[in-house]
Amino acid sequence: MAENIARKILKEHLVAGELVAGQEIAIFIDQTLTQDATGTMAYLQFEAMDVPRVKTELSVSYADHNTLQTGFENADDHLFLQTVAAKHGIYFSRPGNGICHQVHLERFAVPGKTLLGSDSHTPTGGGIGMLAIGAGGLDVAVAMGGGPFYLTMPKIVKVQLVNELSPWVSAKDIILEVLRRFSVKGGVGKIMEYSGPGVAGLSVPERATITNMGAELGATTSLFPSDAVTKNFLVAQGRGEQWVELLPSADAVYDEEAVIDLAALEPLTACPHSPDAVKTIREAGPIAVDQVAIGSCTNSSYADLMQVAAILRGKKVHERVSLVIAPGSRQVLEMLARNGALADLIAAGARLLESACGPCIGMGQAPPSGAVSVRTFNRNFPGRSGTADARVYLTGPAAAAAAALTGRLTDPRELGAYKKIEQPTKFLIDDRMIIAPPENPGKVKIRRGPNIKTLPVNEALPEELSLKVLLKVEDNITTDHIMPAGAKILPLRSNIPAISEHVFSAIDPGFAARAREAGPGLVVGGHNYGQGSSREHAALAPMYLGVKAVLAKSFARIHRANLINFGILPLTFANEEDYDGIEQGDTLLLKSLRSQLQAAAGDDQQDGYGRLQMTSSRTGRSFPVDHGLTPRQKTIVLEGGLLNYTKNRTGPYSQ
Ligand code: MIC
Ligand code: SF4
Repeated sequence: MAENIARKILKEHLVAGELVAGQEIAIFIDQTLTQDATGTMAYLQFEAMDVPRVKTELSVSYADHNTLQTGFENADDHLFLQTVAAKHGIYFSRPGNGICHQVHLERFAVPGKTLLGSDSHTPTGGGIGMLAIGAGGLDVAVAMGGGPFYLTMPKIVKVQLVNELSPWVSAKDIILEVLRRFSVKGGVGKIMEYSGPGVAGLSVPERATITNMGAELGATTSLFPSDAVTKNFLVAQGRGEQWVELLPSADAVYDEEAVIDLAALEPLTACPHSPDAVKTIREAGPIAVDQVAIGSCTNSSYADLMQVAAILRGKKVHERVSLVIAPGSRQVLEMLARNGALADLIAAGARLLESACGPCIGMGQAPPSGAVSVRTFNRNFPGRSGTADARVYLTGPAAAAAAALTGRLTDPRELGAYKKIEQPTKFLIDDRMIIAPPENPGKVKIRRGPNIKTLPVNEALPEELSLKVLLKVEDNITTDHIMPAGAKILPLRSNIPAISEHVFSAIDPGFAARAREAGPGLVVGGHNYGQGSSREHAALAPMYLGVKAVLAKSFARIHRANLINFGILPLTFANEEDYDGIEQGDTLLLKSLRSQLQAAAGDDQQDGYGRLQMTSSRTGRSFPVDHGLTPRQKTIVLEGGLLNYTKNRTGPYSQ
């Protein structure tokens, strides 16, 4: 069959199922990555599996999110991550070495391989032709132990790029255009595969900007071919021997197609508070700007920052604007330092941050009250910047630099003559901030600070559930709503009892107390519930508070998988109108739950809906809800989650 690239890689890695869209498949994973905000849980889970050394080709643990050390917690967690990595055969990228996705692209990503990462932006690796998927930490832990990764076979969408970008229009504008067309839920259940004549004009970091932000579409992943451009990038990174060519067959078949005329694009911005609220910068208008933040895994490559430096050279940041820059990696930062561009940034008035996620996840640099912040990042969800009423606009690096100079949202075409920044033919290579695991880890002692608490585990599902409706929310609720991040809450990521106090705190400060009091609880949601990050804390912490089910119109992929992994039932309305008949405080009954799930286990769907009846004690009305669980997922939920499921099997990974 004439295959597209996604299917070629999936086929090579398939261990169970058939490549039919909508069916559950399992693939083996070549590489894993974790970061420090999800990694502590992932390694606690890995330890619980009792596998002495990772079974992947390569596993890397990055410390890049929790880098503000306002107390002992983050520093303690980093020591745990460093020692647990050494013990189990995992590479450790030290704090300050850069953002996981940027460093992975530079130093480890390989075309044609699979990568599973405990971060939703893992698809950044798709820029190099790698099938890179974001998942919860527990799924990554299982993959480190050699277990397969289960997913629903996505539809493959061909995104055909034609013509070339005009001056001052960037890769960020391509993905913003895709978001404008598809929306934040338009990619759910899909892989976005880019092809066409426009691909050749995009460097690997530009391609990675596009695949990175495919996460905001809700896509399973996004992917570019591996071609001569990919080869040059790998050669420049001193890894030319890892290049393989990966192109779609001439008449490859796709499930859907979209065409983007690059020449027709102009500089775009995602307006508050959603990455798909996209307008041209001209349409958005010359809004006064208080802060500009440049960095993140989306837009902080060498060429991105060289362009910013070239725009700022010899000029000063507008007096209203605070400009902060966090280079994506130490490689980028050191190259800028050695070629003088860093001096241009400093002289222009930029406030330099270390190479880390920083303001993207609210780790410092919260803007002032009511501020407008222009950011080269990928998410502008409400409150994520650390300031509840700030308004965040997402743009490419040139537009951000232009706003820093003019103090207002500015189309970079106003900057005049455009000079393209060429990719270096040789990057500065120094991997000494990445610690390789010892061959013989016998002497390694794992350091566990007092912040690291034991992992809570769920119980098997009871026969009957009487669930209090703890909260009813709208469409597109993000994991930032469910389990906020930021400098105050992120340090609690390895302490579930403490972090659970903050569940839904930004929209409902009373949630945690109410949930604890209520006993078994349920959250009601709209469409795309749980969009955004891979943080399993958005399932684990509600589980700790007694949440047994979430009933929504639809779910985001990673969050749904995390709910199942922690034994929480992900239910959808069979009839969406039933959403209107539920009120906060209602009690909803699920009778003969185990029997119903067990009766169906094994014999029904791969992709069916598995129907249950729910009854409201207030109205007495019964209505149908769907669990959509595959036989394997049903067993996981029945047993109280993937850790129990894994422990209950004879070998750690026998199915
Ligand atoms: C994010 O961008 O929201 C994060 C922080 O990188 C998350 C992971 C996390 O919450 O730790 C993600 O995108 O998965
Ligand atoms: Fe870090 Fe932001 Fe990228 Fe998440 S989106 S990995 S917080 S830089």
